[in-house]
Amino acid sequence: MTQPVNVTVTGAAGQIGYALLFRIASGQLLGADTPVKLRLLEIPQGVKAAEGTAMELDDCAFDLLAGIDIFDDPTAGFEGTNVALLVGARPRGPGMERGDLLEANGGIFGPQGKALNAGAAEDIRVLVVGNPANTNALIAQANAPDIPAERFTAMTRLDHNRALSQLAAKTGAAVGDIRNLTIWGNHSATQYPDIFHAQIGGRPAVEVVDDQAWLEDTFIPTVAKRGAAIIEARGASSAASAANAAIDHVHDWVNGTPEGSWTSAAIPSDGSYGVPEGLISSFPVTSTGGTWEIVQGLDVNEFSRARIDASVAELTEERDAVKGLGLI
Ligand code: NAX
Repeated sequence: MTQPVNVTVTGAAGQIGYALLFRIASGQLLGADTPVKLRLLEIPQGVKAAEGTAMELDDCAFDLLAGIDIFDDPTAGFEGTNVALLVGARPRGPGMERGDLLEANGGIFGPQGKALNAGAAEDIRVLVVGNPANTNALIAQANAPDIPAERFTAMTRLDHNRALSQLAAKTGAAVGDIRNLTIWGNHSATQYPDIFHAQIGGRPAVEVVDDQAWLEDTFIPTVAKRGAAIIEARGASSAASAANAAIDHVHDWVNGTPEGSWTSAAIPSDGSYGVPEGLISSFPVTSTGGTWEIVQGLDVNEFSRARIDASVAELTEERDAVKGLGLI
């Protein structure tokens, strides 16, 4: 039998954790032939609820689930791990300034980066979901100097999937007929969902849409503010859709993206498209052989340029702020 892959999920007792763990254990993260060992990492107050989730996982009798361990210490939780899904984060509390938020998360993602550096497996791959995801990934990466920088990524796949679905609804196309949409920049309200290279059933999406006002005044803000709309409707933030996007991200990273199409992920910039090197920014990406690559050579028009620059400026500010706080 294939050796099980160790998957650590932080924030395992939270709502995304609850939506995520069962799908990992059923084989949807890594494939139907790959057994997994789950390592649930929580803070001490979250351990009891994580134990309850582990009982339910047991009760599913998943063929592929080779074991579950629960930790409240990152060093133990990341020991030997191959895939780390960093979901647990510090939310913005009342009266909290951005600096306070970054500092509080530095207190989580700094030690987690160190623990990954100390004990994770050679092939470790990290996806940060907990917000502010891009900058939290940067903090973890900076604290893990022995792990190749490109193994640290942040999630914009939920934004990508939201954009696909909005575009399908507008045009009447099936989601599966849409290719090569891109989310650029930060996973925040400044993100830029770009349809200028997208195709719908082989035709340029902008031609099919043929409605610049919709693009500017409806599509872009709807995608960027979808998280807030979900909170308004559900009384709680996106959970199952976020877990689904995390599954998509890691599945494509490990197993590859389909030939001839790309997706979106926040990965360390190599300077492509004028994004300063080292920033963890969302790009159009493909994956082959377990490595993300930025799609090269796309023409960026003026409309897109301004929006990419604005989101990248926000990422630069966040990076400078965490540098100023001594977190990276
Ligand atoms: P919950 O508050 O339901 O769960 C968070 C869990 O993390 C809690 O059980 C808590 O005990 C645990 N936790 C806190 N600090 C920890 C630490 N140091 N180590 C281990 N566990 C720790 O939040 P949930 O709805 O699950 O959301 C989790 C994160 O995902 C939030 O930061 C949220 O903002 C972020 N999101 C990111 C999205 C994305 O697209 N990148 C979309 C969905 C979501 O908003």
